[in-house]
Amino acid sequence: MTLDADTYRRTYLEALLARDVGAARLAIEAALDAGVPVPEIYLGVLQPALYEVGRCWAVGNFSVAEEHSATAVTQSVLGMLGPRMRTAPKDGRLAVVTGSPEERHALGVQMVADFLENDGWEVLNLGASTPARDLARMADTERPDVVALSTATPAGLPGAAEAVQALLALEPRPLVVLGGQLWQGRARADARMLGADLVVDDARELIALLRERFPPVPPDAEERAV
Ligand code: B12
Repeated sequence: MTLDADTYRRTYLEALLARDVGAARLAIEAALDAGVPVPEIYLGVLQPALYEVGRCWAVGNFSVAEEHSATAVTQSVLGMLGPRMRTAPKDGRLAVVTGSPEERHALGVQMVADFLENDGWEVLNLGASTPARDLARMADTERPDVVALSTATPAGLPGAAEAVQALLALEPRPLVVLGGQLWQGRARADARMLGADLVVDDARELIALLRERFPPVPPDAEERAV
Protein backbone atom coordinates (compact mmCIF):
# COMPACT_ATOMS: atom_id res chain seq x y z
CA MET A 1 0.00 0.00 0.00
CA THR A 2 1.31 3.44 -0.87
CA LEU A 3 0.01 6.92 -0.14
CA ASP A 4 1.98 8.34 -3.04
CA ALA A 5 -0.37 9.81 -5.67
CA ASP A 6 2.30 9.35 -8.38
CA THR A 7 1.74 5.60 -8.57
CA TYR A 8 -1.99 6.04 -9.10
CA ARG A 9 -1.52 8.90 -11.53
CA ARG A 10 0.60 6.66 -13.72
CA THR A 11 -1.86 3.76 -13.52
CA TYR A 12 -4.85 6.05 -14.13
CA LEU A 13 -3.21 7.74 -17.11
CA GLU A 14 -2.15 4.43 -18.63
CA ALA A 15 -5.74 3.21 -18.31
CA LEU A 16 -7.06 6.38 -19.99
CA LEU A 17 -4.56 6.08 -22.81
CA ALA A 18 -5.53 2.43 -23.28
CA ARG A 19 -9.24 3.36 -23.16
CA ASP A 20 -9.63 0.86 -20.34
CA VAL A 21 -12.47 2.34 -18.32
CA GLY A 22 -12.49 -0.49 -15.76
CA ALA A 23 -8.77 -0.17 -15.06
CA ALA A 24 -9.15 3.60 -14.68
CA ARG A 25 -11.85 3.19 -12.04
CA LEU A 26 -9.81 0.46 -10.32
CA ALA A 27 -6.81 2.80 -10.10
CA ILE A 28 -8.93 5.33 -8.22
CA GLU A 29 -10.40 2.67 -5.94
CA ALA A 30 -6.87 1.47 -5.19
CA ALA A 31 -5.82 5.01 -4.33
CA LEU A 32 -8.77 5.32 -1.96
CA ASP A 33 -7.99 1.94 -0.38
CA ALA A 34 -4.41 3.04 0.14
CA GLY A 35 -5.66 6.13 1.98
CA VAL A 36 -4.68 8.78 -0.57
CA PRO A 37 -6.73 11.83 0.48
CA VAL A 38 -9.48 12.72 -2.00
CA PRO A 39 -8.16 16.28 -2.63
CA GLU A 40 -4.82 14.67 -3.50
CA ILE A 41 -6.57 12.34 -5.96
CA TYR A 42 -8.18 15.41 -7.58
CA LEU A 43 -4.97 17.41 -7.92
CA GLY A 44 -2.33 14.68 -8.00
CA VAL A 45 -4.03 12.02 -10.13
CA LEU A 46 -7.01 13.30 -12.16
CA GLN A 47 -5.82 16.80 -13.09
CA PRO A 48 -2.33 15.81 -14.31
CA ALA A 49 -3.77 12.84 -16.19
CA LEU A 50 -6.16 15.16 -18.06
CA TYR A 51 -3.39 17.63 -18.76
CA GLU A 52 -1.43 14.76 -20.32
CA VAL A 53 -4.50 13.73 -22.32
CA GLY A 54 -4.65 17.34 -23.59
CA ARG A 55 -0.99 17.23 -24.54
CA CYS A 56 -1.47 13.94 -26.40
CA TRP A 57 -4.44 15.45 -28.24
CA ALA A 58 -2.49 18.61 -29.12
CA VAL A 59 0.39 16.65 -30.68
CA GLY A 60 -2.00 14.37 -32.56
CA ASN A 61 -1.46 11.20 -30.52
CA PHE A 62 -5.00 11.13 -29.19
CA SER A 63 -8.17 11.64 -31.19
CA VAL A 64 -11.05 13.84 -30.08
CA ALA A 65 -13.06 10.64 -29.46
CA GLU A 66 -10.32 9.34 -27.15
CA GLU A 67 -10.17 12.67 -25.32
CA HIS A 68 -13.97 12.63 -24.92
CA SER A 69 -13.77 9.12 -23.48
CA ALA A 70 -11.03 10.10 -20.99
CA THR A 71 -13.06 13.15 -19.97
CA ALA A 72 -16.26 11.14 -19.50
CA VAL A 73 -14.47 8.56 -17.34
CA THR A 74 -12.98 11.32 -15.21
CA GLN A 75 -16.38 12.96 -14.90
CA SER A 76 -17.79 9.68 -13.60
CA VAL A 77 -14.88 9.36 -11.16
CA LEU A 78 -15.61 12.87 -9.89
CA GLY A 79 -19.22 11.79 -9.43
CA MET A 80 -17.98 8.96 -7.24
CA LEU A 81 -15.49 11.08 -5.26
CA GLY A 82 -17.58 14.24 -4.91
CA PRO A 83 -19.73 13.01 -2.01
CA ARG A 84 -16.52 12.31 -0.05
CA MET A 85 -15.59 15.99 -0.38
CA ARG A 86 -18.96 17.21 0.80
CA THR A 87 -19.58 18.58 4.27
CA ALA A 88 -22.86 20.10 5.40
CA PRO A 89 -22.84 23.88 4.78
CA LYS A 90 -21.78 25.33 8.12
CA ASP A 91 -22.09 29.01 8.42
CA GLY A 92 -24.05 30.56 5.58
CA ARG A 93 -21.13 31.24 3.23
CA LEU A 94 -22.45 30.96 -0.33
CA ALA A 95 -20.39 30.65 -3.51
CA VAL A 96 -21.44 30.50 -7.15
CA VAL A 97 -18.98 28.62 -9.36
CA THR A 98 -19.21 28.53 -13.15
CA GLY A 99 -17.39 28.45 -16.42
CA SER A 100 -17.30 31.90 -17.97
CA PRO A 101 -19.54 32.52 -21.02
CA GLU A 102 -18.65 30.21 -23.96
CA GLU A 103 -16.32 28.20 -21.75
CA ARG A 104 -16.96 24.49 -22.26
CA HIS A 105 -14.33 23.09 -19.90
CA ALA A 106 -16.30 21.95 -16.87
CA LEU A 107 -14.13 19.60 -14.79
CA GLY A 108 -12.09 22.38 -13.21
CA VAL A 109 -15.39 24.07 -12.27
CA GLN A 110 -16.53 20.86 -10.60
CA MET A 111 -13.26 20.50 -8.71
CA VAL A 112 -13.35 24.07 -7.42
CA ALA A 113 -16.98 23.58 -6.34
CA ASP A 114 -16.03 20.40 -4.48
CA PHE A 115 -13.09 22.06 -2.70
CA LEU A 116 -15.42 24.84 -1.54
CA GLU A 117 -18.01 22.36 -0.30
CA ASN A 118 -15.25 20.51 1.48
CA ASP A 119 -14.55 23.71 3.39
CA GLY A 120 -18.17 24.14 4.48
CA TRP A 121 -19.35 26.51 1.75
CA GLU A 122 -22.78 26.20 0.24
CA VAL A 123 -22.15 26.08 -3.51
CA LEU A 124 -24.24 26.72 -6.57
CA ASN A 125 -22.32 25.02 -9.37
CA LEU A 126 -23.63 26.25 -12.72
CA GLY A 127 -21.23 24.10 -14.77
CA ALA A 128 -19.78 25.26 -18.08
CA SER A 129 -20.56 28.41 -20.01
CA THR A 130 -23.12 30.53 -18.17
CA PRO A 131 -24.17 33.67 -20.08
CA ALA A 132 -23.09 36.85 -18.29
CA ARG A 133 -26.57 38.30 -17.96
CA ASP A 134 -28.04 35.11 -16.47
CA LEU A 135 -25.11 34.76 -14.10
CA ALA A 136 -25.52 38.33 -12.88
CA ARG A 137 -29.27 37.84 -12.47
CA MET A 138 -28.71 34.76 -10.35
CA ALA A 139 -26.06 36.52 -8.29
CA ASP A 140 -28.46 39.43 -7.74
CA THR A 141 -31.13 37.05 -6.46
CA GLU A 142 -28.98 34.67 -4.42
CA ARG A 143 -26.50 37.26 -3.09
CA PRO A 144 -23.49 34.93 -2.95
CA ASP A 145 -20.40 36.05 -1.05
CA VAL A 146 -18.22 34.90 -3.94
CA VAL A 147 -18.54 34.20 -7.64
CA ALA A 148 -15.69 32.03 -8.96
CA LEU A 149 -15.30 32.05 -12.74
CA SER A 150 -13.29 29.45 -14.61
CA THR A 151 -11.72 30.13 -18.03
CA ALA A 152 -9.34 27.80 -19.87
CA THR A 153 -8.67 29.18 -23.33
CA PRO A 154 -7.90 32.61 -24.84
CA ALA A 155 -11.20 32.50 -26.74
CA GLY A 156 -12.87 32.72 -23.32
CA LEU A 157 -11.41 36.13 -22.54
CA PRO A 158 -14.25 38.32 -23.91
CA GLY A 159 -16.85 36.22 -22.12
CA ALA A 160 -14.94 36.39 -18.87
CA ALA A 161 -14.67 40.18 -19.28
CA GLU A 162 -18.40 40.47 -19.86
CA ALA A 163 -19.20 38.34 -16.82
CA VAL A 164 -16.87 40.32 -14.55
CA GLN A 165 -18.40 43.59 -15.76
CA ALA A 166 -21.93 42.35 -15.12
CA LEU A 167 -21.04 41.13 -11.63
CA LEU A 168 -19.18 44.30 -10.65
CA ALA A 169 -22.27 46.34 -11.54
CA LEU A 170 -24.39 44.59 -8.89
CA GLU A 171 -25.25 46.34 -5.65
CA PRO A 172 -24.24 44.76 -3.32
CA ARG A 173 -21.77 42.80 -5.36
CA PRO A 174 -20.01 39.52 -4.66
CA LEU A 175 -16.27 39.03 -4.47
CA VAL A 176 -15.31 38.14 -8.05
CA VAL A 177 -12.56 35.55 -8.48
CA LEU A 178 -11.01 34.47 -11.77
CA GLY A 179 -9.21 31.16 -12.20
CA GLY A 180 -8.36 28.51 -14.75
CA GLN A 181 -5.59 27.87 -17.22
CA LEU A 182 -6.14 31.00 -19.29
CA TRP A 183 -4.87 33.24 -16.49
CA GLN A 184 -1.85 31.07 -15.82
CA GLY A 185 -0.34 32.30 -19.08
CA ARG A 186 0.19 35.72 -20.61
CA ALA A 187 -3.41 36.75 -20.00
CA ARG A 188 -2.77 37.17 -16.28
CA ALA A 189 -2.16 40.89 -16.71
CA ASP A 190 -5.52 41.20 -18.53
CA ALA A 191 -7.24 39.52 -15.61
CA ARG A 192 -6.23 42.34 -13.30
CA MET A 193 -7.36 44.95 -15.82
CA LEU A 194 -10.83 43.42 -15.93
CA GLY A 195 -11.33 44.51 -12.32
CA ALA A 196 -11.76 41.10 -10.70
CA ASP A 197 -10.96 41.04 -7.01
CA LEU A 198 -8.70 38.00 -7.14
CA VAL A 199 -6.96 35.87 -9.73
CA VAL A 200 -6.16 32.49 -8.24
CA ASP A 201 -4.55 29.46 -9.88
CA ASP A 202 -5.23 26.78 -7.40
CA ALA A 203 -8.34 25.50 -5.62
CA ARG A 204 -6.44 25.04 -2.35
CA GLU A 205 -5.10 28.58 -2.54
CA LEU A 206 -8.64 29.82 -3.15
CA ILE A 207 -9.86 28.11 0.02
CA ALA A 208 -7.03 29.68 2.06
CA LEU A 209 -7.67 33.18 0.63
CA LEU A 210 -11.43 32.94 1.20
CA ARG A 211 -10.88 31.81 4.78
CA GLU A 212 -9.09 35.12 5.38
CA ARG A 213 -11.94 37.15 3.88
CA PHE A 214 -14.88 35.08 5.11
CA PRO A 215 -13.65 33.34 8.25
CA PRO A 216 -15.67 30.22 9.07
CA VAL A 217 -17.72 30.61 12.23
CA PRO A 218 -16.10 28.50 14.99
CA PRO A 219 -18.42 25.59 15.99
CA ASP A 220 -18.87 26.83 19.59
CA ALA A 221 -19.96 30.28 18.33
CA GLU A 222 -22.58 28.57 16.16
CA GLU A 223 -23.91 26.67 19.17
CA ARG A 224 -24.15 29.86 21.23
CA ALA A 225 -26.11 31.54 18.42
CA VAL A 226 -28.76 28.79 18.37
C1 B12 B 1 -11.42 17.74 -21.80
C2 B12 B 1 -10.99 18.93 -22.60
C3 B12 B 1 -11.91 19.52 -23.45
C4 B12 B 1 -13.37 19.11 -23.47
C5 B12 B 1 -14.08 19.67 -22.18
C6 B12 B 1 -15.28 18.81 -21.78
C7 B12 B 1 -15.74 19.09 -20.40
N1 B12 B 1 -16.93 18.59 -20.12
O1 B12 B 1 -15.09 19.74 -19.58
C8 B12 B 1 -13.89 19.76 -24.79
C9 B12 B 1 -13.86 18.72 -25.90
C10 B12 B 1 -15.27 20.41 -24.76
C11 B12 B 1 -12.78 20.77 -25.09
C12 B12 B 1 -12.94 21.77 -26.00
C13 B12 B 1 -11.90 22.63 -26.36
N2 B12 B 1 -10.63 22.58 -25.97
CO1 B12 B 1 -10.06 21.50 -24.47
N3 B12 B 1 -9.26 20.40 -23.28
C14 B12 B 1 -9.66 19.43 -22.49
C15 B12 B 1 -8.53 18.87 -21.60
C16 B12 B 1 -7.97 17.61 -22.25
C17 B12 B 1 -8.88 18.59 -20.17
C18 B12 B 1 -9.58 19.77 -19.43
C19 B12 B 1 -9.67 19.43 -17.97
O2 B12 B 1 -10.69 18.96 -17.51
N4 B12 B 1 -8.57 19.60 -17.21
C20 B12 B 1 -8.50 19.19 -15.80
C21 B12 B 1 -9.05 20.29 -14.90
C22 B12 B 1 -9.25 19.77 -13.50
O3 B12 B 1 -8.03 21.29 -14.86
P1 B12 B 1 -8.35 22.85 -14.96
O4 B12 B 1 -9.47 23.10 -15.87
O5 B12 B 1 -7.05 23.52 -15.23
O6 B12 B 1 -8.85 23.23 -13.50
C23 B12 B 1 -7.97 23.27 -12.37
C24 B12 B 1 -7.23 24.60 -12.21
O7 B12 B 1 -6.97 25.28 -13.41
C25 B12 B 1 -8.07 25.39 -11.25
N5 B12 B 1 -9.18 26.20 -11.75
C26 B12 B 1 -9.94 26.07 -12.84
N6 B12 B 1 -10.90 27.00 -12.83
C27 B12 B 1 -10.76 27.73 -11.73
C28 B12 B 1 -11.48 28.81 -11.23
C29 B12 B 1 -11.07 29.39 -10.04
C30 B12 B 1 -11.82 30.57 -9.51
C31 B12 B 1 -9.94 28.89 -9.34
C32 B12 B 1 -9.50 29.50 -8.07
C33 B12 B 1 -9.23 27.79 -9.83
C34 B12 B 1 -9.64 27.24 -11.02
O8 B12 B 1 -8.63 24.41 -10.41
C35 B12 B 1 -8.86 23.19 -11.15
C36 B12 B 1 -8.50 22.08 -10.20
O9 B12 B 1 -7.15 22.16 -9.81
C37 B12 B 1 -7.55 20.08 -21.66
C38 B12 B 1 -6.11 19.77 -21.29
C39 B12 B 1 -5.70 20.59 -20.07
N7 B12 B 1 -4.48 21.01 -19.97
O10 B12 B 1 -6.52 20.83 -19.17
C40 B12 B 1 -7.79 20.63 -23.05
C41 B12 B 1 -7.47 22.12 -23.40
C42 B12 B 1 -7.83 23.00 -22.20
N8 B12 B 1 -8.36 22.39 -24.50
C43 B12 B 1 -7.81 23.10 -25.39
C44 B12 B 1 -8.45 23.55 -26.57
C45 B12 B 1 -7.59 24.24 -27.61
C46 B12 B 1 -9.83 23.35 -26.76
C47 B12 B 1 -10.68 23.85 -27.94
C48 B12 B 1 -10.38 25.29 -28.38
C49 B12 B 1 -10.51 22.83 -29.08
C50 B12 B 1 -11.24 23.19 -30.34
N9 B12 B 1 -10.48 23.48 -31.37
O11 B12 B 1 -12.45 23.22 -30.36
C51 B12 B 1 -12.11 23.70 -27.38
C52 B12 B 1 -12.60 24.99 -26.67
C53 B12 B 1 -14.02 24.85 -26.20
C54 B12 B 1 -14.50 26.03 -25.39
N10 B12 B 1 -15.19 26.98 -26.02
O12 B12 B 1 -14.29 26.11 -24.20
C55 B12 B 1 -6.37 23.46 -25.06
C56 B12 B 1 -6.25 24.92 -24.63
C57 B12 B 1 -4.93 25.50 -25.09
C58 B12 B 1 -5.00 26.99 -25.11
N11 B12 B 1 -4.16 27.64 -24.30
O13 B12 B 1 -5.77 27.53 -25.82
C59 B12 B 1 -6.03 22.38 -23.95
C60 B12 B 1 -5.02 22.86 -22.89
C61 B12 B 1 -5.47 21.16 -24.71
C62 B12 B 1 -4.07 21.40 -25.24
N12 B12 B 1 -3.05 20.85 -24.63
O14 B12 B 1 -3.89 22.05 -26.20
N13 B12 B 1 -11.69 20.50 -24.37
